[in-house]
Amino acid sequence: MLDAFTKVVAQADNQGQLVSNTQIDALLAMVKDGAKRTDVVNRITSNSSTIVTNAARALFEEQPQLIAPGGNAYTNRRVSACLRDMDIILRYVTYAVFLGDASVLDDRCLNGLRETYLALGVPTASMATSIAKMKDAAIAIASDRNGITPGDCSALMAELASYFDRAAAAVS
Ligand code: PEB
Repeated sequence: MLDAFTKVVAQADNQGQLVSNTQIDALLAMVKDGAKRTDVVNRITSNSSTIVTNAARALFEEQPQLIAPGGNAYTNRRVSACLRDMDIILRYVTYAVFLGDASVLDDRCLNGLRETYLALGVPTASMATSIAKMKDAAIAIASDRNGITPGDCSALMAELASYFDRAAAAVS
């Protein structure tokens, strides 16, 4: 598992080089914006059940065949497995945001997930849709400007979006 720092060090080490000034500047910028990063993680974490349940509700409204007899999410047991999966993915996205690196998400969550879903008959396009719905809700919550000193969060929001996109792409 890497973070933004260990990744830069590992890359430099592989090439037998010193960490470059550009890389140091990028890491410094990340440290300077560290409070924004932890705030984003905190906001998503403390709203995770709302994010997951709303996304699942919207998915099942759009694709009622999933929860109808014969659907992959039919029965309470499978609906709860579905909610649990969404919660796990959201949790790993928060870890990636916290670390500023996708490797924890890739290695511990997404690796082999598509194959698992194919084996279980979980419809991967629907799974990707559920992730896209969590993405929209998480970004809305993370970028809510009420009650805070507004700053520029565009880079961080783009990074957050990229982790959801990565998860959706990995399963579909
Ligand atoms: C991945 N999901 C399921 C299983 C596993 C995962 C390993 C099988 C074992 C079990 O049921 O617990 N586990 C999960 C994950 C990690 C992990 C992400 C990462 C570390 O360890 N079905 C749908 C929807 C979708 C869905 C589209 C949006 O129709 C999910 C939710 N996942 C779903 C369902 C099951 C499942 C299992 C319904 C149960 C399938 C079954 O038992 O038939």
